[in-house]
Amino acid sequence: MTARRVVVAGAIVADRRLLLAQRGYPAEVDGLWELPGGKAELGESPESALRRELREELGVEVRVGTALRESVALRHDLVLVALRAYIEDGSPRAVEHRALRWVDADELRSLHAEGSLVPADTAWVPELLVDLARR
Ligand code: 9L3
Ligand code: MG
Repeated sequence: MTARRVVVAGAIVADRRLLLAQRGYPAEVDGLWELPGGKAELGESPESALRRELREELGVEVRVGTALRESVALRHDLVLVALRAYIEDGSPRAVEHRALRWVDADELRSLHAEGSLVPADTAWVPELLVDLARR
């Protein structure tokens, strides 16, 4: 059996808005919005991987919280998980993305309805809407 690798994504909610990042690659998802993050290195915990990825992609330091319930099989050996994250230092910048955007619940629903989210990330929309109603 092949070892399972993890891709981590950060659910950053503040002031009832969620931070979304617009991908520029690969072509199939160019222009679509995602929770920022990336692949954990071998032996790296999901929490450390997310702190590293958000430092690289957004230039921020985060505290990592709980995982969202849904996880998504990207391939047989690659699983995508989302962890709640809280910015402790820095202001997010689109270092590796086309753009960043803070969306409220209505904007998230609209992006989802118009097919503007990265397909894998759509599994999290119901849970994200609950979080957006809370903080
Ligand atoms: N991926 C999907 N949704 C996300 C993230 C962060 C990543 N929210 C997918 C895209 C790639 C793979 O996981 O197929 C690795 O991500 P990256 O390193 O290209 O960001
Ligand atoms: Mg990434």
